[in-house]
Amino acid sequence: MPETVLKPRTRTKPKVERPKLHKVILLNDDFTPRAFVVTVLKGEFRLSEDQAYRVMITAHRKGICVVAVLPRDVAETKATRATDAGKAKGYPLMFTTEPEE
Ligand code: TYC
Repeated sequence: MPETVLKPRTRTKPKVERPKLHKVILLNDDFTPRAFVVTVLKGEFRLSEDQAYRVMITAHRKGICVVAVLPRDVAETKATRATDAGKAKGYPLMFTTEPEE
């Protein structure tokens, strides 16, 4: 009779944790031109014209809008670069980040 081959019944715990994702949030203000917000969203977050317009108008109407959900370092870098793009033009345009629930 052939030898019985048993399948191992132990499981190895995955060793890598998923990096925690962070939301990039766009805040409305009364001064930054709409077209400039759209340009920054397209350039920094690779949104299409349509997506960028929708994000901008949502922030304009509701006060804030989630732009992207990204690994923490990428989210922070992009939020800083996008905020700095406004600052360079003298606009109070503001992007923040927060951990995703
Ligand atoms: N509220 C600005 C205006 O009326 C446009 C704007 C939209 C600014 C979204 C910031 O996150 C923003 N010119």
